[in-house]
Amino acid sequence: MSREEIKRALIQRLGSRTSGQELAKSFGISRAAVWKAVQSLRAEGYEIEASRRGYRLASMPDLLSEDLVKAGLETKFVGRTVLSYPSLVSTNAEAKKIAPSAENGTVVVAEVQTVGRGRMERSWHSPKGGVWISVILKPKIPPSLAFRVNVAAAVAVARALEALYGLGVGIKWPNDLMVGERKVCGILTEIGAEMDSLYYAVVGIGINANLDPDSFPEDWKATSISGLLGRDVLRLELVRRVLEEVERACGEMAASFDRVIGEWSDRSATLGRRVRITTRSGEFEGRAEALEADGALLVRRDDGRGERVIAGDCVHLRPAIEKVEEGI
Ligand code: BT5
Repeated sequence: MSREEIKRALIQRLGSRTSGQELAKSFGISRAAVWKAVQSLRAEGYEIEASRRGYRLASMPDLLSEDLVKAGLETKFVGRTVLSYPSLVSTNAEAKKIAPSAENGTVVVAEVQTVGRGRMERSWHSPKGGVWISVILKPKIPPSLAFRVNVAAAVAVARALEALYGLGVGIKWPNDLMVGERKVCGILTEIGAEMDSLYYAVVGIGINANLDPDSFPEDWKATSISGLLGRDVLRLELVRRVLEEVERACGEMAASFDRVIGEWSDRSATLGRRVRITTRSGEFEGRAEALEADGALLVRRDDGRGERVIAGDCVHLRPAIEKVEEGI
C-alpha cells in the first residue's frame, strides 16, 4: 500500500474511533506505519485525536487537493486528472501550457492565484478562500462554436450554486454569475485553435466562495457565497458539484445546444434590460433582447436598429423589475 493509499483509507476509516492495531491489520502494515500516516495527515491540517482507544478524525482541512477533489466525484471525464497547487500565477495560464497534451477534462486548481486573469487583460483578485479552477475541454466542434463552452459553463455553475445553496443566480452577459446585482463568479474561456479545428478550450472559473464581501472595492459590485449565506461553505463540495455540472452541461451542449441557450436565457439577468455596451469600436445604449445562436447578444438601440454584440462589456442600467413598496 502506498503512503497516499494509506492516507485515503485512514480518512475513510477514522470517522469513528479505530484502534491502531485494527488499522494496521486491515491495511496489512505495521502500527508504526499507521502512526506515520497519521502524522503526515496532521501535518496537512487534519485534526486526528489519539487516545488509548485509538484514533478519530475530528476535522478535515478544506483543501482542494487532488485526492480530496477526486474522492466521490461522479464524473466520467471531467476531473479524471486533477492538478492541484497551493499557488499559481493563473490556473488558466497553467492549463493553456499543458492543454495540447492533456486529456479531455483535466482540471487545474490553485488555492491562490498571484496574477489571476479576467477578460481583456483585466486582473482577477484570487486570495485564499475562493475557488479558482480551470477545466481543459476538447469538444469536437469548430472554433466558430467555441462560445458554446462558455455558455454551458455559466449554466453549469449557476446550477451548482442553486442546488447547493439555494441561491437565485442570474447570468449577466457574457459571463458573470450574479446574485441580485452583485457578482459571485466570473468565467474566462480561452481557446487553442486553427482555422477549422478547435484543439482545446480552457474554461477558467473563479468563484468567490469564502471571502469577506467587504474586501472587494465597492465599484466591483462583488460579493461572496459566505457573505450571502452568513457562513463558510465546504469548497470541496462546491468544486465537485461544479465539475459534475460542467460535465453534464457538456453532454447537453453536444446533444441539444438550443436547450442550453434556452436555460441561459431563462437565467439571464441581462435580457429585457436596458444596457450600456462598450466594444472596441465604441459605446452605445439599448435594450438587450436575445442571445443569438452564435453567442451574440442582440441589443435594440433607441432608434430601433438591432445591434449584434460578439465581444464587449455590458452594464445594466436599470433594475429589470421596478419594485413597488406598499404601505400598510
Ligand atoms: C471575469 O473577467 O469575470 C473572468 C474571471 C475569471 C477568473 C478565473 S479564476 C480561474 C481562472 N484562472 C484565471 O486566471 N482566471 C480564471 P471580467 O469580466 O473581465 O472581470 C474582471 C473585473 O472584475 C476586474 O477588472 C475587477 O473590476 C473585477 N474583479 C476582480 N476580481 C474580482 C473578484 N474576485 N470578484 C468579483 N469581481 C472581481
